Amino acid sequence: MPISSILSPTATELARHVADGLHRTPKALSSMYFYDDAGSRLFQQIMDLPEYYPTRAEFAIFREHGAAIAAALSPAGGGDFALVELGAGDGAKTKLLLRELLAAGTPFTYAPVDISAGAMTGLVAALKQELPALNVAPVVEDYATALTQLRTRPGSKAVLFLGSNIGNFGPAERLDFLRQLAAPLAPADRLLIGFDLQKDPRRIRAAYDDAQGVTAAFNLNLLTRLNRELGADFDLAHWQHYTDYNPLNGAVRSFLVSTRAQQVRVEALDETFDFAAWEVIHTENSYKFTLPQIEALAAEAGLRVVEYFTDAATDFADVVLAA
Ligand code: AVI
Repeated sequence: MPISSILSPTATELARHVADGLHRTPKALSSMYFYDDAGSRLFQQIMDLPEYYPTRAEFAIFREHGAAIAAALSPAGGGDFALVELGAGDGAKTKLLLRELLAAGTPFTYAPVDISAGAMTGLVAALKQELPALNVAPVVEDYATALTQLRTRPGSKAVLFLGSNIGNFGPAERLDFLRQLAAPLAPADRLLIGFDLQKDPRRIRAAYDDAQGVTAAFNLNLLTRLNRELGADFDLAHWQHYTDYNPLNGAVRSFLVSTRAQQVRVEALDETFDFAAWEVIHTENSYKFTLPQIEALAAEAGLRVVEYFTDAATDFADVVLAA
């Protein structure tokens, strides 16, 4: 579940964001707005695509190293703890970890955090059925509130932020976010963050420009959303998806490209925007990392790497961090 789906933007927030983003040079919109119902369904399809390796790689890590990850997250002397998951979604990967923790007899409460009450109801019902012994304390909150609550949550905790969601932040936001995560951690608390690793640039690019065009539909769906929610009149016949990967800074950048000079009316803003032929809207960053970069980033945020787990192909890393 992407970070963006834990935020629940109102139409006003969306309108404000679009007004700001389309007045910028170059024009930009945040990928947090990809995840309406249609966008969330398309993201589920992306995770099953042959080109989109990150989800499978992280699953492989949890299958292979689940017991070791569970041990690394449990308080050293035993004792109760809260396993807080930011952006829990359907909890598919986490279930592997939950099974390991239950098998080890570690007393803990699973606190999934997600803004979507619907997703949370589904997750809690599934967990009740599949893991009846599990203590679940769901938190239906947005991201900012969840981070504030972490600060006041008593007792030991381990915080999960999986799925390479960290890659969707730009460098400054990423550091800020990690600092906010680090702040409420006691020395025995742990963080587990999923990072997609740098690899063959062609494989990375293909993961964001698949042959079936699902990622293109995912990106273009943002315009459909603006048409529906803000009364915009983007003509999807004249927009295309484009992605590039820069191996120098590890950034995949995705764009919506205007294939001709055109004007787009946004009723909710009472404004018309001009697009030149081949002008782009920058819609997403998906950063890829090296292990030394992860260590440096952790140090900058006041964290240290305790242990990390990778899949056999070293495509992805789940990194255990402590304050
Ligand atoms: C949610 N996030 C980690 C995905 C990623 O890989 O950046 C979103 C995505 N965008 C295109 N494909 C997948």
